[in-house]
Amino acid sequence: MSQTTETIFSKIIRREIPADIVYEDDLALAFKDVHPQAPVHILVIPKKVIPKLDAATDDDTALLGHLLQTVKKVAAQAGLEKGYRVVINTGDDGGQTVHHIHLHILGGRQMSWPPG
Ligand code: DGP
Repeated sequence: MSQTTETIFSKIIRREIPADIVYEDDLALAFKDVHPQAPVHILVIPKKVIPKLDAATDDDTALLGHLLQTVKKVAAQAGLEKGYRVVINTGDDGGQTVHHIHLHILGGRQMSWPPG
């Protein structure tokens, strides 16, 4: 898949389809997951199309760091002071279904381990 292949997340970035957006800056967007798996379930995505973690290049290093810093901000904004889980599903075995890298923030309940 090429670096420029678009998914439904590009349409959310361009406001072509609705989403419950909770944070935005020049590089990133955060919005509520349409199929929440926890009381708080937010996705943090880069505006740049990177299909999956394995497709990130050395040029994306700062952007990947920015996404983690964004997770911190969004989690604090969502009131997750007791903790939360951050997940990046990657590839078929990772359970990735949308091919635009995204960080799941899951919180508001006790998480179990191992995940399914
Ligand atoms: P993953 O399995 O890691 O690729 O997760 C993709 C997530 O994206 C999944 O939890 C559901 C969510 N999702 C898919 N389509 C939409 C959409 O159109 N809007 C929103 N808000 N979330 C979506």
